[in-house]
Amino acid sequence: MSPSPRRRRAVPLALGAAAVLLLATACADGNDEPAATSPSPATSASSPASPTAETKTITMEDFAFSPANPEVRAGEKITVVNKDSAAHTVTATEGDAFDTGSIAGGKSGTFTAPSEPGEYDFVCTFHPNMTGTLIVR
Ligand SMILES: [Cu+2]
Repeated sequence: MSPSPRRRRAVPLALGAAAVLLLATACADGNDEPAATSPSPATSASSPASPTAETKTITMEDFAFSPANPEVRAGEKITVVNKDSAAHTVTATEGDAFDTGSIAGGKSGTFTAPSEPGEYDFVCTFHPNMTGTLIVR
């Protein structure tokens, strides 16, 4: 029955948070003020030398993935080429490990392999018969 002091404090705190949010929003909307320039030293643009830097490519053709069990390295960027006229995706079946989203016919897309080694089943969300397994080393 005794009013808890915590409850009493919660209200002003919430109001304060709301005010901060409003202020932040207002600032973000009218951003005429010069942004704090952070002179980041130009890091060397060239990518770090990777020994075997061949880009993995998965091809979608005739409603199938090729290869269906691509072997990639953890965190590797994978190019996906759709040679069909229908749109396809490369979507991890469990969780959201990776997903190219819809790749229109004749187009290509990319996704990044998971950083955790293992085997990841994937599927085309439009064509459940299109399946494969990404093997991450
Ligand atoms: Cu498909």
